[in-house]
Amino acid sequence: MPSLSLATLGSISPTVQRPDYEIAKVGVGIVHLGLGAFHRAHQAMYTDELLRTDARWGICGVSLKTPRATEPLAAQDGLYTALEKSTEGRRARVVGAVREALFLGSERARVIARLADPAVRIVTLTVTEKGYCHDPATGRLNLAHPDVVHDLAHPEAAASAPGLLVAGLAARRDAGTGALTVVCCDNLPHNGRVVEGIVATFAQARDPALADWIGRHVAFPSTMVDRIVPATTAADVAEVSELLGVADAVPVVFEPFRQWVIEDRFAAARPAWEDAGAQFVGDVAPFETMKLRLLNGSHSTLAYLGFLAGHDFIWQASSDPELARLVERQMVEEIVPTLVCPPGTDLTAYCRQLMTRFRNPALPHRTQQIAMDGSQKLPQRLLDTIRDRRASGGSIAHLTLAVAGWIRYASGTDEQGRPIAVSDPMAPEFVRIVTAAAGDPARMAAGFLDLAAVFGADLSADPAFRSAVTRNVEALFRTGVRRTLAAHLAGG
Ligand code: CS2
Repeated sequence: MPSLSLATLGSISPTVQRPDYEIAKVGVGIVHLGLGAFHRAHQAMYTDELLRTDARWGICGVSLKTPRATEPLAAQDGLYTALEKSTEGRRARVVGAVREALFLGSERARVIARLADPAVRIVTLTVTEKGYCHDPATGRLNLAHPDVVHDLAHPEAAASAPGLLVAGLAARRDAGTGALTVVCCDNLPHNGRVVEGIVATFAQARDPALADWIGRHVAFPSTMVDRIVPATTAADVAEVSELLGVADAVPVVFEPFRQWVIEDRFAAARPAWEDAGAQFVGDVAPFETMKLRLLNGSHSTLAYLGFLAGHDFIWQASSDPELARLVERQMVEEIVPTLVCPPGTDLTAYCRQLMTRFRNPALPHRTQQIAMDGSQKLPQRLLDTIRDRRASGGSIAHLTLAVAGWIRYASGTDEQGRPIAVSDPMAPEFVRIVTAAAGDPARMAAGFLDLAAVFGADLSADPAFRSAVTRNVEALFRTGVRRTLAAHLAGG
């Protein structure tokens, strides 16, 4: 089967939508760092919908760690298929917005040249929570992080997202090409402010004059991004290739729902993403807090407890009556009361819609995928909510069971005694804690709760929080997830 490319685009199945603009006329106006499935199913699609009326905003996609996505994308002239799937059916479209796909490891000079290019006015990022090399509890750059240490010592070989961003901004200052907007699209609270602080700290450590230039020429709006996009599987590749009639090695598969709320704070020109349905607002905070706590918080709860209960996929975990009851009660009783309702939103309807989205059986989303990097995700997904509940005197019963689920999962062994592949930058510390606990669940809980980088000095020292989590960890180890859930829901 021939491969998808500009040369074969004309021969794909007529049932698949194609770019409605002249691809050859599209210029590069955006650099994106972190060319994973989420970017290609979200920001790249919003951008793709604008190129017919404004061809300035093609994307140069950059991968920092591996050429896994960039090599096949470059071979396909940047083209890939976006396949939307739900119980209503499926809809495929070829996206042409990614005009260049570069791997930092082998194409550094081209990446830096793009970051300094006067036509480029936007840098978007999806490098995941851990990609910012920050302290998850405080949001500040971790200057002791090995990648930061490396990049400060070797700025010409910067490999981390903050290091690369600062190297690109230095090149931009030197080239005199002017203002730029950095749009963080990762699930961090106040993501614009956090990335602004991380970049400022890094630049300050490298060259205070550069930090000053960045302060005057670069804007960091906050954003809330949402679309459920599981990792692409071999089955997806086969399905899409059959649908197209040509082979696509890097399709993306996702749900129909999407949302993008962006703080209207740009330093230079920007695409009219609002024409594709994005919302520009003065304050993103209520939207992002709602999404991080309700969607991502529930996702993580379902991932840890669902995995322990034997569910491979989120649609199974969220259809499990006890788990569904727990996350529904957690949303209504403990999360919603901490939220400021975003304008134009009905929180009850939002929660109901989340359950429907989680249960989309056409989208096998692995509990283990969401369980990854819990140390980086827990603070904004569950712990900030707990902080607010403690401050207002509200109950934290459901939230602390979810935190205990994370600890039980991160202990590295499932209920049948099989090893769990725990993927987390702090995994070596987890092993140390589990070994020191020598099989005592309370000691294990204490070891995890002492991780100030995750829990912050405040929660780490909060006796009510510690004892609620510890009780749940003990129950999970002693009686298993099923009985713990049943007892919990029965009020025991
Ligand atoms: C998920 C998110 O992988 C995860 O941790 O919770 O990727 C989630 O699917 C997206 O944030 C939805 O917008």
